[in-house]
Amino acid sequence: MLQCNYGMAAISGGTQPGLSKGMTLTKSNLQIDSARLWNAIHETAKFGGTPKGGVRRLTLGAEDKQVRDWFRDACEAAGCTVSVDALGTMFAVRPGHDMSKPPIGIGSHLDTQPTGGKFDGVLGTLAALEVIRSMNDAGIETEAPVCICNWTNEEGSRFAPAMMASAAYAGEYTTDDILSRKDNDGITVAEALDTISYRGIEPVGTRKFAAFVELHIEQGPLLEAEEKTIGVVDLGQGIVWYNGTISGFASHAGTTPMPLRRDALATFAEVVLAVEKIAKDHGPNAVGTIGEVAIDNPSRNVIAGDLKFSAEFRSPESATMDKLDSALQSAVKDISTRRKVNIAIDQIWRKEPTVFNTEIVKAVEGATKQLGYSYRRITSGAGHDACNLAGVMPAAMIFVPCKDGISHNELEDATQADCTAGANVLLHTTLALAGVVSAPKANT
Ligand code: HGY
Ligand code: MN
Ligand code: MN
Repeated sequence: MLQCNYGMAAISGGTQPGLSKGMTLTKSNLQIDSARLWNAIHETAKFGGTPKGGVRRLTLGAEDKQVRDWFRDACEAAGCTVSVDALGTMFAVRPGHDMSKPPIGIGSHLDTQPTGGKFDGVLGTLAALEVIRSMNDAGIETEAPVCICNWTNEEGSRFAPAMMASAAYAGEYTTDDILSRKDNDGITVAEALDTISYRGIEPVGTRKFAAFVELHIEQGPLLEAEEKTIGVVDLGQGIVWYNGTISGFASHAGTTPMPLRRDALATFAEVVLAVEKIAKDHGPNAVGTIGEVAIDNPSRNVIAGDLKFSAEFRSPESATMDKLDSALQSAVKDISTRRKVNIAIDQIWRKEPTVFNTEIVKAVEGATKQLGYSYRRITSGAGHDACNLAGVMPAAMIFVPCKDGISHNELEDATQADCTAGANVLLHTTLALAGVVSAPKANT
């Protein structure tokens, strides 16, 4: 049973210069170093930085290795012991007074979308490092250890599924299954891990935590629109992913009469509009997207014969996910019959909606209130590693606004003030959960 006072961490150890036993750590005597966090975010953005100011750092690629090496060096310099598991997830442990206690996990991911931004995943991982650095500055000894996590392949863009390593940690996939997953070039996860020398020996899922807290940008418009600094995340919506193939008949663009065509691309166009209509028909608690399509051997004067595509639906309600799925299956059947073109839809991943742990949510909310930040409860529209971890440990999330709610786009942006606020909430939530033995320099 996790003991915490939901609000601020109280000094439980002996008397200390600056702060004495029983005093609480608040905004006035303990904050993160805002400039140091902001510099870290912008320093790491160079690993895969794009001319438009975004970041292209696909999981397990050369740029991911660069940021991993930077992260490992920074964690070791902050006094952490860094380990890597069999799927490349990195764990940096700051010792606590009682090392027999399971650590409080904090962190997120450092991989990005192909046209990603500087903050998605990065804020949560580097804010966790800043929490450790701030604890060091204040001379804080926590009761339980604290462990920063950098989860491999949260984005799912190069290898499916998304939140891949945390899903394996939660027991949703075997390590061997994930190691065999291939990218579009036929490279396996195992080969990619070996190429960047991040295939660790620690078995996946063996490292236990008392709780996990993830800071992340909202990636949506609500906090900014309502002028709230913090989102206390209590729910995460469910996600279902599909791989689709359409098999028509390739033939000459000039000589094939329209009624005789079995055009895979025109068929695909109907599927795209069907996904959009199904999501709208089940709104507002549903969204649907087709993000990828690839025609086999495309040629401007050949009617497309075969193509592959991705599709996904999301909803905070499992029952709605079921309805979306059956609506898609019947729409595809209708289009296929009418056009005499074969369409196959294969569900490759389903993540049920997440209900975050009440106690950890209250700890986040308590720290937010004590720090005096405006906030609201919020449901996460995006998937996160914390959503997988919530299935196997007490977990919750902290959101901060991002500009115009934009994410998975090179324009992704956030303010230093909001990132600092989020990191302060992460710091004080972590201390409330880990317990504080002493904080001799917290007041300086
Ligand atoms: O897809 C997601 O929600 C996450 O950004 N990987
Ligand atoms: Mn993310
Ligand atoms: Mn993302």
